[in-house]
Amino acid sequence: MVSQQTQKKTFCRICEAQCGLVVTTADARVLNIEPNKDHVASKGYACIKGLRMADFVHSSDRLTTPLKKVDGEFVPVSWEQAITEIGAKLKAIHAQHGGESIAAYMGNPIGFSIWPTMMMTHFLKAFQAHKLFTPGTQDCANKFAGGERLFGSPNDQVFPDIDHTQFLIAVGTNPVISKMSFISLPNPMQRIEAIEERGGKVYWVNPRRTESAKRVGEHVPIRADTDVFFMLGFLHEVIQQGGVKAERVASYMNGYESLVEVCKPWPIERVAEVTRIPADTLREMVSGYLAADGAALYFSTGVNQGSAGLLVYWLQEAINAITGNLDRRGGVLAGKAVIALPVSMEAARVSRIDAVPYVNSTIPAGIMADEILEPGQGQVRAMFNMSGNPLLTCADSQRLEQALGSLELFVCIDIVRNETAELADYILPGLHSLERADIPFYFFTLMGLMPDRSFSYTDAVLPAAGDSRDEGLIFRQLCKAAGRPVGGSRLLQWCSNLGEFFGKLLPASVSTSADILFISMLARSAGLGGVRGLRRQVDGVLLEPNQPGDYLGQRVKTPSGKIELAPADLVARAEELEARFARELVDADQLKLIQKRERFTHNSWAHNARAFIKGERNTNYLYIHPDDAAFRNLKEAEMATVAANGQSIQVPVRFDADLQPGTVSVPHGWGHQKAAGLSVARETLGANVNVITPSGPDSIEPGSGMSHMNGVPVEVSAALPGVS
Ligand SMILES: Nc1nc2c(c(=O)[nH]1)N[C@H]1C(S)=C(S)[C@@H](COP(=O)(O)OP(=O)(O)OC[C@H]3O[C@@H](n4cnc5c(=O)[nH]c(N)nc54)[C@H](O)[C@@H]3O)O[C@H]1N2
Ligand SMILES: Nc1nc2c(c(=O)[nH]1)N[C@H]1C(S)=C(S)[C@@H](COP(=O)(O)OP(=O)(O)OC[C@H]3O[C@@H](n4cnc5c(=O)[nH]c(N)nc54)[C@H](O)[C@@H]3O)O[C@H]1N2
Ligand code: SF4
Ligand SMILES: [Mo]
Repeated sequence: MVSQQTQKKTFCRICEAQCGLVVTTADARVLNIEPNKDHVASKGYACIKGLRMADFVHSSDRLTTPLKKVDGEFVPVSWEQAITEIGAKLKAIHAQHGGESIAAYMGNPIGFSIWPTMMMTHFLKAFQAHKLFTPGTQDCANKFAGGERLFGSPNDQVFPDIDHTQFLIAVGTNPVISKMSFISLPNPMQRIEAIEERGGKVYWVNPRRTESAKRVGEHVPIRADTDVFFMLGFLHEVIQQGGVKAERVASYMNGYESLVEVCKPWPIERVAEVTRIPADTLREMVSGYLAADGAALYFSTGVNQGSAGLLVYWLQEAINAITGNLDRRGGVLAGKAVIALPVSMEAARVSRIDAVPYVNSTIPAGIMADEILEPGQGQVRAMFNMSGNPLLTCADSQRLEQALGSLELFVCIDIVRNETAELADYILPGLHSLERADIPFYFFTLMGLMPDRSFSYTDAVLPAAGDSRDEGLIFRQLCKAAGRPVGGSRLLQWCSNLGEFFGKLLPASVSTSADILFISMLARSAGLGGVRGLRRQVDGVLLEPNQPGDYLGQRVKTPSGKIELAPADLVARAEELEARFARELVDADQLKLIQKRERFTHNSWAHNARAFIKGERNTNYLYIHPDDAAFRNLKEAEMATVAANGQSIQVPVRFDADLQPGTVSVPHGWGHQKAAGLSVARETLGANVNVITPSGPDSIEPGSGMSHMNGVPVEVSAALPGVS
């Protein structure tokens, strides 16, 4: 019998580009995925990961039934058994130890979906639990913390007006590979190349001459983790060259005088000693930036993960603001939310461990092990991990393994049994994004970080695999089983029960599930119409674009209504930079480790498909400059030991003359050898670099909780055979 083929339009939820896709299916299987050339934002662009999603959604490793660990082995159990047992255990832990003993990690892939993420937060609220860990403190929490201080809200963020700028300085980003962050930019290089085509200028400030720098613009090598000095020198030189728009500052900003004081000790000649960017180069960059008809300073993950990401944010956005480039054509624009959800009005929360501040209602993953291991009131005893692999992606893996292994209750919800799930008591099968109705979330919906401001809706393209279940439903059922109302609200729980009851009565073709109802409600609240209308707009809808001239004096959320150029805690922190500077000089010969993303990998999950790990792609490497290698007697392809924080890993050596000498790089997300549930990935070689990255309250950036993953001091040596 010839089966019916259908084509459905959807969008990819793997990275922030959110490209439109056309998926051909038959018999609930993907036959083909192509870029959607009619999508209003991505216009026919998509990358290999979006186009090869079928390898993951139809993987033979997909979890299709709940698993329970019995005598050290996972055995299949019914949903009813899993939910009842977990609910009972939760209830007991909550009764004995209170809400703060229950915590969750919400991983990166599901962060692009609105319903499961909302429901996980409502699940925590049901228990008055506040410890929500996310990858945010591994990738961008400094920006949230900075937005709060400068603009009055973590969700107030700016992005380069990419299609009009005449001058872009891109610091710590590699769009060819990663498609960037805090800006939704499908086909980013086409748009960046266009800057030069219209006579503009592009600079890449990066310890590595990246794939992006080879395509366009000028590469400015910088010593890893010295970006704060780069920004201080930049600011000093802006003032020196008379680039401050005094009238704009007076009308829309507070604290300019303090800012001037902060950068006074940092002329470009001085910062050059640690950044290794010659003063003349920096002077030229500043002159070009000031002369351009619209210029943007932008930085991303390579800086976020350094030791001073929050200070860099502050200085950069102060520069964009005082030079008149904030809220102007070709400068940086403040994103306008598509759906403006109220930001939490709760008092600022701090952790029980060293009073570490929460950022954007989340607690830093760098203290997750401490929260679990340290006894006392509020010690975490139950943990729910949804779509995350913290064992490989959060810092200090061995300590985290010890911590997660000691929990009274550990539940993982994922589409496969990953490394972290090996430590779980229960593993519950969730949905792949292709099996979920959705709208673009967070960066798009709540922050509007899009040059092409747009909105899309997608129905599920495939039915749920096997007995896998919508995560939102899992959380609602867990609340019910533990006798706690969803979101702490009896009304919500009552609606949820009613919905579930009717959902069972009606045939699937008629019933509208809770997630779609929720999305419909949200879209209506934002004036986008209900799902029925959105469904007809299969290529997305273009919204009113983000415009210059509507932010300053109008949408700034600080109590003063002005941009705060000198937040008191950051000004105080700037004083510590003298000591940092002195240390940099002393440690000039120290090797520093940076991260590296690669085309065929995505954090920890993309190695479980053969197409992605072919040939020499079956391991990560230690990338090292040939001179640094020669000095240590390291040969290509031989094993090297990379050590830091009292731990070490071994990986094969690869020379990379594009790295600045003194800098090495080891991609993250590897080390799958013990992953019983990942039949392809477990055959790969490679090691988990987060074994050697630091954790604990002293290791994180104090204002934002960011883990230190870039610019980590390491020792590298040839590995002795048989010794690890
Ligand atoms: N050393 C170092 N560490 C890093 C980084 C670095 O640069 N260096 N980068 C950090 C960054 S930026 C991030 S964002 C984090 C990410 O780290 P995590 O948040 O841990 O996320 P991932 O490793 O991407 O994926 C976790 C799980 O999501 C599951 N998953 C994938 N797709 C789906 C889906 O559609 N549905 C469901 N339910 N599950 C799915 C996968 O099976 C996988 O097991 O890693 C961070 N860790
Ligand atoms: N193929 C692929 N694409 C991805 C991902 C992936 O794992 N694989 N992950 C996705 C995720 S979760 C994220 S958050 C985004 C991140 O995307 P981006 O924010 O664009 O960041 P990266 O591509 O990681 O690039 C970081 C750059 O910073 C440089 N760098 C390292 N240390 C320093 C430093 O101290 N100073 C400066 N100035 N530069 C430094 C590195 O050499 C690197 O080129 O990518 C997303 N896209
Ligand atoms: S660029 Fe990002 S959103 Fe687009 S197809 Fe690739 S992974 Fe998906
Ligand atoms: Mo990320």
